[in-house]
Amino acid sequence: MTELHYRTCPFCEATCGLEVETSGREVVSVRGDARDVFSHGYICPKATGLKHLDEDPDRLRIPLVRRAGELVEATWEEAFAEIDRRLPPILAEHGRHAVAVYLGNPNVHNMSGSLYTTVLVRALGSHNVYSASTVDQMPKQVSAGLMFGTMLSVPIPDVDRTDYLLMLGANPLVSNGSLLTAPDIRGRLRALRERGGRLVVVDPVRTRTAQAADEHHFIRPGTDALLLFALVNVLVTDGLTDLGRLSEHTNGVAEVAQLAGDFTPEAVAPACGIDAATIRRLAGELAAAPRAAVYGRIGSCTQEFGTLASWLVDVINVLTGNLDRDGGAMFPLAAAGQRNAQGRRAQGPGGRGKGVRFGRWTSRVRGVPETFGELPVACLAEEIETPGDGQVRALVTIAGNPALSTPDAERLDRALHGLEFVVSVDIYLNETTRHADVVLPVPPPSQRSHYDLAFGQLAVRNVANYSPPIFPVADGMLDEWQTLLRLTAIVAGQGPDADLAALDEFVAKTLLGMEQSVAGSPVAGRDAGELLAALAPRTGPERLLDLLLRAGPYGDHFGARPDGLTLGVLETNPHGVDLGPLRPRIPEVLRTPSGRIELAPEPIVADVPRLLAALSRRSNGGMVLIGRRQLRSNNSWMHNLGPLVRGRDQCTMQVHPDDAVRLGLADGGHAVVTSKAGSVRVPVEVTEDIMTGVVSIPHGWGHHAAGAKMAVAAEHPGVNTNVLADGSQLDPLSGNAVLNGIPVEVAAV
Ligand SMILES: Nc1nc2c(c(=O)[nH]1)N[C@H]1C(S)=C(S)[C@@H](COP(=O)(O)OP(=O)(O)OC[C@H]3O[C@@H](n4cnc5c(=O)[nH]c(N)nc54)[C@H](O)[C@@H]3O)O[C@H]1N2
Ligand SMILES: Nc1nc2c(c(=O)[nH]1)N[C@H]1C(S)=C(S)[C@@H](COP(=O)(O)OP(=O)(O)OC[C@H]3O[C@@H](n4cnc5c(=O)[nH]c(N)nc54)[C@H](O)[C@@H]3O)O[C@H]1N2
Ligand code: SF4
Ligand SMILES: [Mo]
Repeated sequence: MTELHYRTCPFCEATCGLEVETSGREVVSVRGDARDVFSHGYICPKATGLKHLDEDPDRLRIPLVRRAGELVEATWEEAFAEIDRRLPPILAEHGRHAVAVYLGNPNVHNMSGSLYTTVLVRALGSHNVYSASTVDQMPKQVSAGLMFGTMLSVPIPDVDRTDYLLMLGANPLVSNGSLLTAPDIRGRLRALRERGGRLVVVDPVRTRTAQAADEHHFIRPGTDALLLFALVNVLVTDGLTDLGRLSEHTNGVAEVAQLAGDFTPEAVAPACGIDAATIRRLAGELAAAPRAAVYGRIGSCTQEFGTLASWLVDVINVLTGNLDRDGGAMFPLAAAGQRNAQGRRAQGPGGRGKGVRFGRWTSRVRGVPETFGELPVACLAEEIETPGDGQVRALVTIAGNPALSTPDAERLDRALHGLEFVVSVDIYLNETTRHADVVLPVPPPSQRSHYDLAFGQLAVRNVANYSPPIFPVADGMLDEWQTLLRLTAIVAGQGPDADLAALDEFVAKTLLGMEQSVAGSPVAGRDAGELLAALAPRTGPERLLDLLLRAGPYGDHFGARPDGLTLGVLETNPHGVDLGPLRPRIPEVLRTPSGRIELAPEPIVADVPRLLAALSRRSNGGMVLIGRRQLRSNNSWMHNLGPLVRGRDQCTMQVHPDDAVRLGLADGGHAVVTSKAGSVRVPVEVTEDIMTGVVSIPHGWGHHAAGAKMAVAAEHPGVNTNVLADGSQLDPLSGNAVLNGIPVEVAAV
């Protein structure tokens, strides 16, 4: 007897609907759900990971505790007792900051990770909070926060309606989109071109997306901010700015116009490698298109001028009047948990808020400011290694693999080894978790529910889709949120046997209190006990999700709007609920203190001189390293799934034929790549598709660590490109690591 289940794929930001066929407790097949309101049946090869993860014999099913140097299987009681024996004394003796947390990317794809890590981090009270955000999108969050008022007020290109899309540093045909939740992006971009629209891609590589575009321009890594400033320069000097209805909501236009003065197309062209005439034409086209959007992603973030580039993307969207209009760059209105949608109705037409503030504390060793409560992960190794007051002595990792994913990887690996105590909550024993003293396993995706709290806020269409677990949690396994609550209790001094139900009730009460305290909240003034009772008998993430949905912009407001959304409504709609295309939200969406768009935020303006200094920089003829993604890979952690790693080696160094000849490299041969931080030996792939002077190596590989237990990955180890990334190089405003544009020496083996 087989059964069909419908659920959202948890593996990337595209949130595709899956139709999962099961037999007993086995996944038989995974197909696209043709009735999914958003993805309409589209999937990519990673979707079958749902089945392979279930079956993977290396997937952890039992807690591990280090005894006499060896990780051995243990009961949950033993595991939590060990954590309680080791962690609280470190907190007591050395203070809260002595324990660091690292949160990895899959937390964002997991309700437990999204809702309960916050609780743990708050209970811990450490300044040493790190995440994959500072090797990813932190620059965009900083610029969006300063311009629009919250960390997720990120404008999303309205690809389904735009006439012109300028894309920098993104390859969505491979990544399936990021800060752009748009299942079947290939189809959406094809539709854009079929309706007469134009796609222009700017990338040091002629990627699959570039090949599917109308136009592609190679750009020297790290120079996007220069190109974008030159576009602003042309818009201003040629009188092409037209803010339309945005004018009355925008501060700082004159200041930006003045700042752009130095960045003429002629001035930036030699640094970017894009000629002045092309820059002028692109500016003209952006201004002339009825509806246009500029979109930048990881290539424009994880670089020296990440925040400036991220900011300028939206400056252009504003100056061309394309921000917040159909077919431009728009603000989604998610059904649950969106900060810039809280309390909006009673607040009247204009949004206004506290805005964002950075640097409430700084890192101990390098003095780098905190952003959104985190410190740059590139600082973690030095915080562990440097003795003194506030030294990091213990670490909790949750769904993260910083040993592969973050810069100066060899140094971090050594630092992790030197820690007094490490707890890891993870699916695998890998390059990072092998350093743990206690490893707490989690259920695979098939055994947990799913709702995309983050990606609903980043989607090209407003949708809400809840998936119940396909299977109950396996015997002997704990739900991830329960594990996180147990850890919370331990760091809060309540011990390993605290009353979890009471703690979970407290979490729900706190979240409700936060919802009710927002000015204009639809549940303000209501009796908290009554509202909590309305959520019964739900517990865990489901209770929190129901609360957020019901108090959200489409919610039933706990009976005040009986047709509104509840989790119950989503449960009866297994293919999702379509809430319609994006709609203009300015000024209501704004949460800046002024209630206006801040086009020239002071911290960003203060960083412009640094960019100005880069204008005169020229290539010295040396090579620079960038990264890339691959369709059948997902950062570092899906390489143990046979069907995804089968075939040709994916971890190669791409190099242009001219450079290959000059450097004596042969396709299929090997090269040694050396940077200030380290050196790797990698297979060579010669291709016309990369610009000269640039080599590309994907991240997430390097599965040869002793003590890891990923047999399939170990057969396809690849190399860890983050050995080459220099942890001292940060985008100063966001603390984001510079992972693209790293100077390297390349030599044939
Ligand atoms: N299949 C697959 N999908 C994924 C992932 C994965 O590992 N595999 N990872 C997921 C995650 S966590 C994320 S954050 C997203 C990222 O999604 P994307 O941002 O689309 O990531 P990439 O595909 O790496 O594309 C980045 C592009 O930037 C280019 N680039 C590098 N340096 C520069 C530069 O200085 N300027 C410009 N203009 N371009 C540059 C690279 O050549 C590359 O083509 O993908 C997600 N989806
Ligand atoms: N050089 C270079 N480095 C990069 C990038 C780059 O472009 N270039 N990209 C960066 C980006 S965008 C990102 S997002 C980071 C990713 O950095 P990380 O988040 O640190 O790394 P991942 O490879 O995503 O590792 C995820 C971990 O979570 C575990 N896991 C998977 N599912 C679950 C789950 O449901 N629960 C729990 N508890 N654990 C789970 C996996 O086993 C793995 O250990 O890498 C970054 N590193
Ligand atoms: S594109 Fe992303 S969400 Fe869609 S099936 Fe592939 S991995 Fe899953
Ligand atoms: Mo990412």
